[in-house]
Amino acid sequence: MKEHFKEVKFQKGAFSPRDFPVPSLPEVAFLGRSNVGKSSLINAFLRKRRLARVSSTPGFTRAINFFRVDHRFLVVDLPGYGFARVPLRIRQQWKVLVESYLSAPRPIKLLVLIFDVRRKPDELDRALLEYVTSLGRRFIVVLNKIDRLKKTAWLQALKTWQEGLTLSKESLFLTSCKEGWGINEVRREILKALKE
Ligand SMILES: Nc1nc2c(ncn2[C@@H]2O[C@H](COP(=O)(O)OP(=O)(O)OP(=O)(O)O)[C@@H](O)[C@H]2O)c(=O)[nH]1
Ligand SMILES: [Mg+2]
Repeated sequence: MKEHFKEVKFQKGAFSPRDFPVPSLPEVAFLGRSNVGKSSLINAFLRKRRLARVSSTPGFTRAINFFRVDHRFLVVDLPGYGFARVPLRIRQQWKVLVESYLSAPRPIKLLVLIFDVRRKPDELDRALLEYVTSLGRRFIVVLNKIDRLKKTAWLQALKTWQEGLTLSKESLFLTSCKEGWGINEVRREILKALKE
C-alpha cells in the first residue's frame, strides 16, 4: 500500500451514534486517555501538521472525528477517556459513544491504543485492554512521549507496559510525536492492517 497520502479531509464529528458515517471504507481508530497524544499521532501518521486538533486542555476532543484519506480509508479520532476533572455524566456519555462505535459492525481494521510512556499501567488501562480484547478486534499499543524519558529508561518502560498489560513485544511501539520518532513503524503497521 502506498505510504503517501494526497488528500485528507475532515468528514464528520459525531456526538451520537446516529451521526456515524455509513460504514464503507476500512477504518483505523485511535483510542487513549485524554492528553496522551491521539490527535498528535494522527497528524504524524498522516504527515499533516494541523489536521486533528491538538490541545493542551485535556478532554478537548469530545466528538468522534472521522477523517477520510484519499477514498482509501477512514481515520477515527476517539474522544479521550478517564479524565477526572470531567463531570461523571459527561464521562458516561463518552463511554457510551465510544463503546457504541467500537462494538458496531464496522470495518475497523486496527485499533491504535495510546498510552503516556511515563505512566504505569493501572486498573483503568487493564480494563480497557480487556474490553478491546473482548471485542476481538486487532490492535496495537503505542507508548507515546518517549522524548520525555531518558533513553536509558525506554527499555524499562517497554517492559513495564508489556508485563503490566500482558502484551507481546510485536504489538508494542515507542513513539514521540514531538520528535517524529517511531512514527514510520506505526504507519507501516497501520497500512499493513488496512490492507489485510
Ligand atoms: N513531549 C511530547 N508532547 C507531546 C507528544 N505528543 C503529544 N504531545 C503534547 O501533548 C498534549 C496533548 O496532545 P493531543 O494530541 O492533543 O492529545 P489527545 O490525546 O488528542 O488529547 P484529547 O483530545 O484531549 O484527548 C499537547 O500539548 C501535545 O503537544 C510527544 O510525543 N511528546
Ligand atoms: Mg485529541
